[in-house]
Amino acid sequence: ATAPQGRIALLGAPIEVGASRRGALMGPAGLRTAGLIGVLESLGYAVEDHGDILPRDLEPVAGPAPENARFYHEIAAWMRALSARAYALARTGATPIFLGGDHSLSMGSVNGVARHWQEQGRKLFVLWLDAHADFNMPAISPSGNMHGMSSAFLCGEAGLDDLLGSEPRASIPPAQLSLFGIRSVDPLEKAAVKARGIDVADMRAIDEHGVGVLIRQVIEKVRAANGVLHVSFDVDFIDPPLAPGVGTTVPGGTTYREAHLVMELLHDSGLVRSMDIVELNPFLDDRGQTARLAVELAGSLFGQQITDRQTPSNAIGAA
Ligand code: B3U
Ligand code: MN
Ligand code: MN
Repeated sequence: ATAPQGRIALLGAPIEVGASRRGALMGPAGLRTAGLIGVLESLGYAVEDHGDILPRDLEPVAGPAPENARFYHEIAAWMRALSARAYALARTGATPIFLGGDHSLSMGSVNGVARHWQEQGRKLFVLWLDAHADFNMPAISPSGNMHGMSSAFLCGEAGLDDLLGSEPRASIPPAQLSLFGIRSVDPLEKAAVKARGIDVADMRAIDEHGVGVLIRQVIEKVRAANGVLHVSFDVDFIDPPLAPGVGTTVPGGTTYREAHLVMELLHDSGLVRSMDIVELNPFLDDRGQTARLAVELAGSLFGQQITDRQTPSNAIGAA
């Protein structure tokens, strides 16, 4: 059956070794328990749940590993599988949502969707909603944790060159990445973000200008290039008292209203074609509040409105 709003494909990746704290492997289950599928269906989408990638189905990776990349082999195995699945899902014309799992996930999910859009001759822009820049690489990371390296990897930075094995690498130009909501960046990472000219809306800019102005700038950039948008949503984007269920909370995050407005404006842009929801750690959560908020925000991204507004004809799934 075709639903009026089109198809959404969910794929879980219970990966947690990219982070320093355990528990993100419960993320996909937490998001489903908090009602993700029902919320999306209530908005009119046909939701296909492809379940979770299972660790036992991964092709083991061996051989040399770069220094200062913790659990490199495990993560390489995850990313090869994820990139292939993401590419295949994007090709079906569905809107994929990848459920993490820690943020290393995006090295696979975004690579796969980027490969698809490259073949279509469309530019893929990536909006990174996060407290962190995730722009470390092994040569500069203070922790070796690979969830802090994913945005850099996607921009083609060197140092994890064999991560994807035979899976084609589809990097995006650094000009197509926007970091939004950041407030914790390591010294060498900060220099790398600057050197590559990455577009940044940090919390200081959000305080000064507001999320409405800044997210519209991102949207206009994508639209001007006739591009499409992937939203990589790290739950630590939200202020910790509202979203305690993440491994690395950083004070001073976005408020409830700011986060919803970001999602609502992104929906109205009609440009979003795929999404990650990462770093939810149900083991650290307080009675499911973070999982429920993440699901609510996904609802806003996919069209939940307080009062009905005319959405543009190019919204996701619009005829
Ligand atoms: N930038 C630090 C900390 C960090 C990055 N991402 C998260 N934490 N969640 C690092 O280890 O790279
Ligand atoms: Mn992150
Ligand atoms: Mn983060």
